Amino acid sequence: MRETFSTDDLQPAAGGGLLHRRVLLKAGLILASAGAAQPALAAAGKKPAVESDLAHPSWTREPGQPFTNYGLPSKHEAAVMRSVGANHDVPGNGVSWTPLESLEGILTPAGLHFERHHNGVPAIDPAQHRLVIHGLVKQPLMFTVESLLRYPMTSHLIFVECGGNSNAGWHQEPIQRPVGSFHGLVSCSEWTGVPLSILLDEAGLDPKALWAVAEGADAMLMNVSIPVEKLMKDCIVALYQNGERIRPENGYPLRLIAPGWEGVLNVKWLRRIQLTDQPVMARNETAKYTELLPSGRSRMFTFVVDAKSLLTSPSCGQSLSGPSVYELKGLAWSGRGRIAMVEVSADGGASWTRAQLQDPVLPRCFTRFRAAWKWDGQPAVLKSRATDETGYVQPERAALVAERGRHGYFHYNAIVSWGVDAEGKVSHVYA
Ligand SMILES: Nc1nc2c(c(=O)[nH]1)N[C@H]1C(S)=C(S)[C@@H](COP(=O)(O)O)O[C@H]1N2
Ligand SMILES: [Mo]
Repeated sequence: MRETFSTDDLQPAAGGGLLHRRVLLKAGLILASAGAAQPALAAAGKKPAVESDLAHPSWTREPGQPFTNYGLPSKHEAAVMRSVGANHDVPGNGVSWTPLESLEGILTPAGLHFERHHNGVPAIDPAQHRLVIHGLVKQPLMFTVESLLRYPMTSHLIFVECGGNSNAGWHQEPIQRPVGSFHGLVSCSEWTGVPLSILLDEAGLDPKALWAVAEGADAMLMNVSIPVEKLMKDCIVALYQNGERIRPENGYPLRLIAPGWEGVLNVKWLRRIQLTDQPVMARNETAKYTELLPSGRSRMFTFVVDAKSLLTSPSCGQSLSGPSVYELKGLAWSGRGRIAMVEVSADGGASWTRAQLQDPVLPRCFTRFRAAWKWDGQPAVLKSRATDETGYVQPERAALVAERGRHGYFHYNAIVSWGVDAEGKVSHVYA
């Protein structure tokens, strides 16, 4: 190993081998990365065997493929895919998970955005689709997709998270699955569309209109109630996702985006917004997404997504390739605004140090964090803990379970713990 950092850099930042992050930024540092594959930078600094390493491979000796009209990922990346958890009897009801462990940065490619459908993806003809605003308004309005495309638009990088994400965290035993198939009902995209306030102003709100019922054009006609205050504040009728028109599975030709609010409010294939004076008490706000607390009372209409973070590398199912310096990396997000701080621990929460937040740090968007860790080959427990700009701190699992009781199914945002054994195998632990 070529040592280019000073002994000062190797001063521990916290227990269990956490180092100051500048260690990772030193050129020439030999760094390992978790995963089944070879360490990413293990070859760095090795002297090339000029004859063999610089020989021209076949693809440098023949012309490459011609142009394509729509690009696809490399065939060598075919293993990076959503894992599907569909209902056997009703295949259109279920979820598919974003493979968080395979992605970098903060944006989710549209083809890997998680999916939650109650009755499949409708085959909507955009020329026939309509959005109607009616109910407690001065003048009901009907929009074609064409007409909406002519309105002024706005773009935001916004995560969408299902209120049922991470619900295996409520299990008595820690589930052993890749982080994406446990926590991957969350994705982050750039959403572009028409601010709903423009359309509601045009319709003219009746002062009694405090709620609205949003309904989708799928075979479930999924509907949900949303306070008008939120619709007027920052909701958009989104038509674009990461620069292109929304994918069918994410709501084509248009969907509601309710920034920072739980997934179900982001009604896909939006066809109707009915202004009302009270919530409609739909299935997805009563039987679902409502939780019975130990006190016997229920939590309802808990719209805002609480802050959460997790390490994507190392993470469950990966293995460390031996004692070395590793980059710890993960994602944090909060429905309340920006992530203010992410701390990491390598000793099960006994001591913590701040991870570096990678720019940009945007409100209600994924934030990527990174930290340096020197693994000495001993069993360790890795954790991350997010704090958002409102001061909300991601809770330990025991605290969350104590607050919500054992009937929990939704809204699990506790600190995630990964155990590393002496062989370097990473598993999910409750610690
Ligand atoms: N019309 C309609 N909208 C819907 C749903 C649905 O089944 N039908 N699922 C909801 C739920 S529960 C979630 S978590 C999000 C998922 O959005 P995505 O599939 O684009 O990730 O969409 C919401 N909007
Ligand atoms: Mo959801």
